[in-house]
Amino acid sequence: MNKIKHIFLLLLLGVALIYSCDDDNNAFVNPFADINHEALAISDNDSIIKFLKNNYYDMATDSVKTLVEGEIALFDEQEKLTIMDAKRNDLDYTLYIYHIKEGNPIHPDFGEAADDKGNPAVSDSIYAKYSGQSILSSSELSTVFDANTSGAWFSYERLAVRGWSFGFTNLKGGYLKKEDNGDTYNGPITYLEGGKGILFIPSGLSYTSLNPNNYGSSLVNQNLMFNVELLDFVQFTDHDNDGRPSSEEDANDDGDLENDFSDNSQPGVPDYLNPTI
Ligand SMILES: [Ca+2]
Ligand SMILES: [Ca+2]
Ligand SMILES: [Ca+2]
Repeated sequence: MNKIKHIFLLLLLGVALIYSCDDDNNAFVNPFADINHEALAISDNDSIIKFLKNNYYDMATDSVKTLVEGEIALFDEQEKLTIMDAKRNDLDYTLYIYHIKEGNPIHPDFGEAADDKGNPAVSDSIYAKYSGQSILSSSELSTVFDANTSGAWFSYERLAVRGWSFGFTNLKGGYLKKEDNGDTYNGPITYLEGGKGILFIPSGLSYTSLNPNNYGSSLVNQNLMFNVELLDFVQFTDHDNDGRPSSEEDANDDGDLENDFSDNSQPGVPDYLNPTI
């Protein structure tokens, strides 16, 4: 009898364990599983267009404000607005770049034409200042969630917001400050006249829930706006030092370097991080 009781208790314990395991499993279910990312890309684009039509760039305060009489909506400043298509996770996205200042990489006194490296490629490492906000509605931005006002380096493979890679290709860098006699500036590294713009980035090119790393982010699936200034970049960035710039390691030529796997012996390593290919 005791033995039967014991078995019964064991069975009970087993049932309890199964239930608790099930609870644990439920806790790890992807909360974004039901999202149709193709539809989200379309509604994000609609939201961004509405925002661009309802706001303008205020030069005096270097900020975006709700449209008022006498000002021109961002969307209607066609000569300053670049509309750019970008592919990511095999989905089509559109981002918008409002140009404030192109950037001047040539020092006015000591520079030469060769100092102008043009625009960075999608995969080039960039040195930039930025401040980021979420686009909450056509008339509302969040407070600044992140900013860097002195400049920081960013490498393609570590960028959390993929829209940056595309957006920065529209800007030029600035030039290094020098002493009056042309010597290296005797102070902190200082760039002047960097290219300035505002990037409007759909959620699929920022903290998308297609990437499990973003599940816990407070910015998951939000459209973002970044005020940016490009100070410098590494032309022909070659992440794996194989002599081919990363921008040329895009085998299927779709602007996304993370979906090209030409080396069958290392199927998980994209070409731009694989020095043997
Ligand atoms: Ca390479
Ligand atoms: Ca590719
Ligand atoms: Ca390679």
